[in-house]
Amino acid sequence: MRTLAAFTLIPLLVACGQAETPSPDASETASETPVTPVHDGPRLFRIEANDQMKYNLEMIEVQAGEAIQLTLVNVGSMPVEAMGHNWTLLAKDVDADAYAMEAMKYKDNGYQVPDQTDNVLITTKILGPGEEETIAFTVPTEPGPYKFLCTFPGHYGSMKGILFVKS
Ligand SMILES: [Cu+2]
Repeated sequence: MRTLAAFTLIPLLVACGQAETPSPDASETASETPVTPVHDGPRLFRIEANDQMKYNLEMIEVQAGEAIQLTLVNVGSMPVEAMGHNWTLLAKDVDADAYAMEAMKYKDNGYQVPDQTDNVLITTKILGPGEEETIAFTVPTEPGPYKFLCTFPGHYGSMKGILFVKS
């Protein structure tokens, strides 16, 4: 009895599936084709910085040695003098508090410490409202957490996060 029931069920399901497929499938295929990303290029990230002194992403997981293209967008509306933002990725184990404290002294250098360039892996410039900048870099090969922050004076407390490199 059980075998018989299973046999009758299978043709039913197939028939059902076939009957339903034609129209939805056709439209899905049409809309999917153009947006299917087939590329071996860098992985893309978009980070927003806002007038509330926050990034929308505070944890980014990446693969060691991976190629990354990261776009920072200042989605705020306050003037750059009052609410500029950057995205600064520090080298491994750099003291982010100490770097932020020092960096705020260097307005003319985009709030980056001139004699500590070894402590910074990559950074955007300070962006004003509506501005964006895309930077490309290769993820370090040494796994673990790397800190990122905004070095605009007073922002480090709430604008920071971790780029976590997986081996
Ligand atoms: Cu900021």
